Amino acid sequence: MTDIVKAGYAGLTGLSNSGKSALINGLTQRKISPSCSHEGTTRVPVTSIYSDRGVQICFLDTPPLDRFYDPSLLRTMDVICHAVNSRKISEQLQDPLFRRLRRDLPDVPIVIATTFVDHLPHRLRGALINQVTMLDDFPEIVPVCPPAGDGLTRLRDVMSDFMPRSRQLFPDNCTSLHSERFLVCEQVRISLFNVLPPDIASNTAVQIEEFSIRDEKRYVRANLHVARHSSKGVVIGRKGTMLQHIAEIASIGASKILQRPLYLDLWVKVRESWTSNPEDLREFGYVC
Ligand SMILES: Nc1nc2c(ncn2[C@@H]2O[C@H](COP(=O)(O)OP(=O)(O)OP(=O)(O)O)[C@@H](O)[C@H]2O)c(=O)[nH]1
Ligand SMILES: [Mg+2]
Repeated sequence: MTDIVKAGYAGLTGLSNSGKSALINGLTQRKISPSCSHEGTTRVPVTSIYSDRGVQICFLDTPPLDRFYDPSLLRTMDVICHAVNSRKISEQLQDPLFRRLRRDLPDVPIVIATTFVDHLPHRLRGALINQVTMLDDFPEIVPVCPPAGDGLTRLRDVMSDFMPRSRQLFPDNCTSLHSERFLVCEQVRISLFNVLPPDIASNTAVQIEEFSIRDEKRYVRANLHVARHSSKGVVIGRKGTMLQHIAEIASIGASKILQRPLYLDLWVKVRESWTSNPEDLREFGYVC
């Protein structure tokens, strides 16, 4: 891309399970952030850059407001897209944390994405925008269903309108602000959510121990820390088949990101109750 005319940053916020990660993956057409029906899947902010047709947007997926509230993270955004479950409009828009966020960020425009529109009967979908408008004043309201791709082009266009005129912010091949090491970690987490029961996936931390080159392949050795002894056997599976399956899925995603072959060496460890231990959370780099 040569002639960027609009470029900037867009934050995705919302309460647990409102569809933020499904949104960043859909908006940037890249599976970069784990998305799952279990609450609190996103443990760290994740960036994914969209570049096309004179627009460059660095999207920021965030942990749910009800688990990690940090407006400072969002102060530099050009726009925020707040995801609200279409079946919980009043409850989520009137949530004290969302009200607080609006007060803390008076200068950042907030557009509303009403997610899960597919869960509403067709005859009620038209009333969604009215329902939001009656509760508060937002510059734009866009009904979406990220897993099906519905409404995403419109939402991206709406967010592009808030991007300042700017020169190109990121090189053409830059897809995220994170290190490759971090992105591989998140690919392993995505694969955990693909194959394990959600509660076990959610309580498994991924920590990379070695990130090197061996025989011209990226070699990654990572520990999967489960929070309970009883989960270890589930993650390994019969004769190691589950662990192998996790490694295969993660390798496909990770080698696309790294654009080179990858050998993923996974080990399962028990770190009893790490999810409630602040020191463990810090060690793994998780904010919640
Ligand atoms: N049917 C349907 N499912 C959706 C929609 N949006 C998200 N989902 C699903 O809902 C679940 C939760 O979505 P996530 O994207 O993980 O939600 P989140 O807000 O990032 O969740 P946390 O990170 O835990 O706060 C996932 O299984 C998604 O595939 C939607 O519009 N329709
Ligand atoms: Mg998420």
